[in-house]
Amino acid sequence: MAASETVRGARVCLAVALFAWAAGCGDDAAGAGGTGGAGGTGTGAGGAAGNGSGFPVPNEHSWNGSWSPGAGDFPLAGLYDDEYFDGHADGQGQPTPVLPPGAWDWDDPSDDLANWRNFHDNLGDFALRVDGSGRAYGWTFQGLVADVDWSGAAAYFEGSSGTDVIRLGAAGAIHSYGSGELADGPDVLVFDASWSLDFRTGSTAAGALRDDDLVIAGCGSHADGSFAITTTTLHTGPGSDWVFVRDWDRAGIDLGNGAGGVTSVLDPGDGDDLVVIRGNAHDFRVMGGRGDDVAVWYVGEVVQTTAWLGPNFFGGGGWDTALWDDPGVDRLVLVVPSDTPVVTDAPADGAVFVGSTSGALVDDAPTAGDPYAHYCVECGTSPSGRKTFLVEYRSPDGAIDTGYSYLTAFEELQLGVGPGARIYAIDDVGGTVAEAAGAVPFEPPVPPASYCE
Ligand SMILES: [Ca+2]
Ligand SMILES: [Ca+2]
Ligand SMILES: [Ca+2]
Repeated sequence: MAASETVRGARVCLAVALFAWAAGCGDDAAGAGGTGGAGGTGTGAGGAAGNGSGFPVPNEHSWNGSWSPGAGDFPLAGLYDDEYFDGHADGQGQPTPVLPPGAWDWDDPSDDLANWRNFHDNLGDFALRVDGSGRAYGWTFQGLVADVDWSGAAAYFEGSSGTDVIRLGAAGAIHSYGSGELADGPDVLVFDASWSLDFRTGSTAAGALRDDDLVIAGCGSHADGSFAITTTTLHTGPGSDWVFVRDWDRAGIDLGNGAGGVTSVLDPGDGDDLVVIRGNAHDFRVMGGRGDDVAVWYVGEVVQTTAWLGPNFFGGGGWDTALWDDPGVDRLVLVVPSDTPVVTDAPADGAVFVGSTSGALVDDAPTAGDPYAHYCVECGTSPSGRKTFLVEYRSPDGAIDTGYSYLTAFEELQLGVGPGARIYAIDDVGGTVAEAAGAVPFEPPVPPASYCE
């Protein structure tokens, strides 16, 4: 069967226009005089006050209470830069800043700190997070302005092993670099817009301890149907991560692929992850990785500007053995009226259509050269006969038509939230669903608004 016969909807490739960011501040190499660094103390992990709905209770060290270090955990290895950790005097007798891991010298042998000064002058500083017992456990970025443009010198920061909190403001942006890392620790990353970005809040490549991360991608909303998160891939890696994304196009979220986010590998340390998709959504991918993952899609919020929306959801990874080897039970929650009927013959307004693909393999050829992005639109047939499953939602007024949404290795479909929400078991061998009486509806959490402030 030709791909064009089954691939419907906006099958636009994930053409992430990543470009390597080239350092270029070699003329800014006069004597070091950086003043940033240690001194500040964090209060409340994540630095956000106020309770969103359904949000976990933070503790001092982590946004979701997942990390309670003991005395034996300190001092925390990997918290500081391996060169700028002690405030030693530079060649002019001036104290050097105490910094998180990073590439802070432009010319490393000369210890010029020029990259740090570039960061300090253009972006801001890092304040050490110190707990009530005086133990350092992470860093908080403190921007020079309320809405930070996290690009350029931001790439010098390599992420610490502790809690890194990077909040870029209600209109802050992160963009234009090919790899970013927050490494170990329950990190928090908040921004309003992104593009040309490949970013890891955790990965087995850089460490995966205590790695429940929180990402809020998109603070504002766009009533005109436009997008704020584009040509972006986020990898949250090991642990149980929560990602809130809105108004995204040509983008992907990998919640637990292994080996730094290779789509054919499941991360053995991955937990149960959550992604909540709001607003406009077009040409996107979600990969849950190992564990019981939940993807919530507020599909009724879409202001549709294209014929179809073209999403791909993977319960595990996006290619090869990672497709079907995940033992987790993954659920897609479509936030639509709970009484939306399910139809199997043909898509219809006001209904959710479900069906099966043929069982053939339809590769997304444009991503085939990138192991961190490669996926199949239709993923063949598993040893047990499972196939990529089709879901299409049309709103009652016809204004929203997702076209086919491709679900691979998702086991459950929930329609609606709150009382009356219905949950179906997906039969992706036969291409149908059966209502799962007694299954517990998932209630999507809402992040505290203060994260975006
Ligand atoms: Ca970290
Ligand atoms: Ca994860
Ligand atoms: Ca999974």
